[in-house]
Amino acid sequence: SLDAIDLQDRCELSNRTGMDSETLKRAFLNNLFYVQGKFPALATTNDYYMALAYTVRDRLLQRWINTAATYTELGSRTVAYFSAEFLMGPHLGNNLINLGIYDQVEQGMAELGLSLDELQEEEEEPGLGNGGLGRLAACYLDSLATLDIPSLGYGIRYEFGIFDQDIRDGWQVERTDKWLSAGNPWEIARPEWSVEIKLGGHTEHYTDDHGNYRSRWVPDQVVKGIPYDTPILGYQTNTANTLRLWTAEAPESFDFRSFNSGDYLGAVYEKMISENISKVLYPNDDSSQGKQLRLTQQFFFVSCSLQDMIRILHGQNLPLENFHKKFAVQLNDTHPAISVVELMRLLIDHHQMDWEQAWTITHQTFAYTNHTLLPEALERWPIELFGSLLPRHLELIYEINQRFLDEVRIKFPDDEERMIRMSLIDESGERYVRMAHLACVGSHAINGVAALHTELLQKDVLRDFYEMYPHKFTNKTNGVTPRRFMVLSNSQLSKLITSKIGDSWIKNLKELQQLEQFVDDAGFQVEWRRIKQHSKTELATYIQNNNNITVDPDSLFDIQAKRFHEYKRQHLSLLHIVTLYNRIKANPDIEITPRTFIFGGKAAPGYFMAKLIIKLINSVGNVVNRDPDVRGRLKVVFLKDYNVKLAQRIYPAADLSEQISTAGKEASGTGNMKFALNGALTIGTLDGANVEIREEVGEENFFLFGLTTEEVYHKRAHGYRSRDYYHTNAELKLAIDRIASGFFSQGDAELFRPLVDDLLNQDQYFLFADYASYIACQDQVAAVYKDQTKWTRMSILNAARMGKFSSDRSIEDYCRDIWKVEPVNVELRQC
Ligand code: GPV
Repeated sequence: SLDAIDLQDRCELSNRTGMDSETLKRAFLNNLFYVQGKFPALATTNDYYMALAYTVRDRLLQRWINTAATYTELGSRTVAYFSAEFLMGPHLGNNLINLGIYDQVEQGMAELGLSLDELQEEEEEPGLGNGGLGRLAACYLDSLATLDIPSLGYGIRYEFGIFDQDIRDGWQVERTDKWLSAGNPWEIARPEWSVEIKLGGHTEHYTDDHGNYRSRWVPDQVVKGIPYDTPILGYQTNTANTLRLWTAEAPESFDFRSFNSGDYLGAVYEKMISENISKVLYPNDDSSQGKQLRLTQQFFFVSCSLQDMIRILHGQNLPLENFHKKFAVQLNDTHPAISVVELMRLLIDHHQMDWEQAWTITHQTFAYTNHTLLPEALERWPIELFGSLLPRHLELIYEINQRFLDEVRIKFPDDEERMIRMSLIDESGERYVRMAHLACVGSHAINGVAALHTELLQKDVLRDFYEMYPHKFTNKTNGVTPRRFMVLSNSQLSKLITSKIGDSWIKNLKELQQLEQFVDDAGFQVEWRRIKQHSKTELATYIQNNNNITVDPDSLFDIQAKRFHEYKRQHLSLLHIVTLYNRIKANPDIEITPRTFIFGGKAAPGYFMAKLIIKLINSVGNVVNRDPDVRGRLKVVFLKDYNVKLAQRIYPAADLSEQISTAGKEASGTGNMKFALNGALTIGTLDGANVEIREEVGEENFFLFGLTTEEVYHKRAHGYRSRDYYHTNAELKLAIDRIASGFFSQGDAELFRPLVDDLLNQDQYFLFADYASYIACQDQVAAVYKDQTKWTRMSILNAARMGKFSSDRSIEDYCRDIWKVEPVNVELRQC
């Protein structure tokens, strides 16, 4: 029998678990032969990448299988992280780091004449997210595994992730992201765990054999969800959790019906429609598009996931009444909020549970994270659309709403206005389902992602819900994983740190504080600067190769890398660039600190103003980079196709991190943390997690400017007139006039008019109000940069004081306060 095969023999025979350099090399060559079917003379770089990926995967599988076996045996309480986005980034390097074999493998590959860097370059990253929200989910999976917390990530396996960005004539052009075309060695399909979901149709009501009034959903479409699993290994632990992403397919039975009626093309059409569901990621960040397909995607992955969890529960012989004891579900924004209703439906309609019990289980299961204060990002679905796709869910929402409003009425008698504001249904005009309200009512915990953000939720966006359920609200400040964003991406700095304080900072980031003892150590300062310089030189080479622009690694690298959005104010940095340029034009001999301005980021394809800002950056760059008066002292670079891979090159090379959103608009930001961790200084507003970063690093080590949230509110309330600033600030006027005149657009005064007009007449993000303060602060930055000893000191202190912003700390907070879940130790017992 299978059990009789000696485990030890199996391990040794397989050669698939050994981690020494010789075994790894042999396994690699085996995979080249047996998996890729190549001998070295014919092998492409991709063959080598795949052979290495499978070598690593074998080591992961051993840990993965043991982890699953352990959780199954123990029936462990499990976190399910529901997210429409997981922006994982390349797996290879991260898995090598977490397995602890990066250096061995790099050396082994070198002995075979291969460069590990080049092999890593081959990997197409899974870009299944837009920006911060999706990347946060990925950092959290890394920390959950590292902390040995049983967990599952549930989402959608988009066939096309976030589009690839090209720049043509300075404009953004989108190309589809075919990340799966070369195959994906990191996933395993699990068709045996497929589930069916329903869509559309109508509901029926009947009385069952016991005389109970019941409902059923008669759909007009059924779709199959197939899970694809990716192992998520923790750092220096045996725990390998699962990211389970769903692909939509047409169920075989459906083809059959049409086949039998002879409607072959109809059947194929049906199949195509079903498969559309997981076809493409919606490329909007911080804004919602009320499209039917998007709601279908949300319901699809949520229903698949909840059914999967019920299967797991039954597999462990646990009763359905224990659902909330077995699982803690986190809703990553409102994208999966429909799960509140879907779980109710499954419990009531499929499992005959009564309403009270179903509701107790449901709201004890879910917790909701809000990620935005922007009104345009709060999801609402027109009732018509909602009811035509999810007719039974609409009925359940009405019932939930009625019971909820009864509660509100009792707590706040005679307050009709409040009921109207809080209702799950917006009835002010066209009727909508308010997903944030549903998430608040259906969850036992609600959190914002930075202290200021949570405070503003309580005071403003979710104020009524805070008054109704104050006990539900907590703050959970975001964090980032130091494994990917230090150890992997900045190996030199990581090794320097480890040589001074040992390597336990990697799992316990607070220990970076010990670096403070070296802050004035001249030798350490020299090393710190040398490494920054090295990273800047590498990025300069990348820029030379990709943009054909020569930049000086001695110049101040001033970087803004994030999605393009007016509230993030990339154009405020542009106004600074134009101001510096104008100063040079007025006096070419002026003494200025040489700077390289680097931008990276995508704009939503339908977001005209964001795309125009990208065009303006490239237009300004074209003029500034070539003007002989500038003498190379200013360079402007737009790096196309900003993604996780590129981010890993950018953070280590930054001197200055631009975190300049209008106060009260950026929920947290996480790039701000990655830059500072890598020793960049921040110029920023009192927004999102900037506030806490400044608190940690010390105000003397942070370049603060701009209005506070309250000042912004106050100005808005008292009639803000941006034009007044334009007329009273000569440098601002000159910068705007230069752009408006067509100076940067070959005389075309129309091109940037929409942007200029908006700033002069509206300026809803207060660029003009913050301009003077920003420029003054940048002048201070330039002055400090001249004193390299002082700058380096500040840089070291920034990194040393970033301990709070590890995603391990965030996850520990969630585990303790919301999920009530404990670590489970995994031992390797099987090969
Ligand atoms: I809602 N965020 C995002 O990337 N996409 C979204 O659709 C929404 C929020 C971001 C916020 O803008 C950031 O401030 C935050 O740091 C990030 O989510 C993670 O919380």
